[in-house]
Amino acid sequence: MNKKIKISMLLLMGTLAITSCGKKENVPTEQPTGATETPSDEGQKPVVSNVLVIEGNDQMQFSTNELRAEAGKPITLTLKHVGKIPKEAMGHNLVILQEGTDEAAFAAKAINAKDTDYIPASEKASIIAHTKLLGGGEEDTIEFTINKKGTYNFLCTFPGHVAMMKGVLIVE
Ligand SMILES: [Cu+2]
Repeated sequence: MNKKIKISMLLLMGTLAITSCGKKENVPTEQPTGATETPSDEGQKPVVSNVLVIEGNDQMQFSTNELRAEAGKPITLTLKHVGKIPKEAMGHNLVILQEGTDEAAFAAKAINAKDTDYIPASEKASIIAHTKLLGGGEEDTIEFTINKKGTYNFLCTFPGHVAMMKGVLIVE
């Protein structure tokens, strides 16, 4: 009797697995991955990709000063140094700051942090994420998640670069 129930449960589970497999292939609309708020209106959904690529060049410029991403999902950000000058002279990184961080004050502290590639250890609490310091031809990819919607400043902390190399990451 007991054995019979076990077998029928196994059969049932097997059937369910097959059913859900088939369903996944045919209907790729909904995935029950535990998302808390799924917008019901597909048409209103903003087009945001969490795979971000930004370049820095030998003219001390980022390729964009505005990035956009979706809150609560992993963001993959790649910084590419598309110039030729080595990092000692034209190093670039990308540091994303917590909301409300004084950008100028942060950059001023970063100047003195040469040993740690201009990432000031004393300011760790103000940093959400940062790339490595790159020279010409190098790139670095980082992954992080921001749960709170908002506008986050980013900058390059190589001495003097914040004047031109800064922007905002809008998380929505
Ligand atoms: Cu730079």
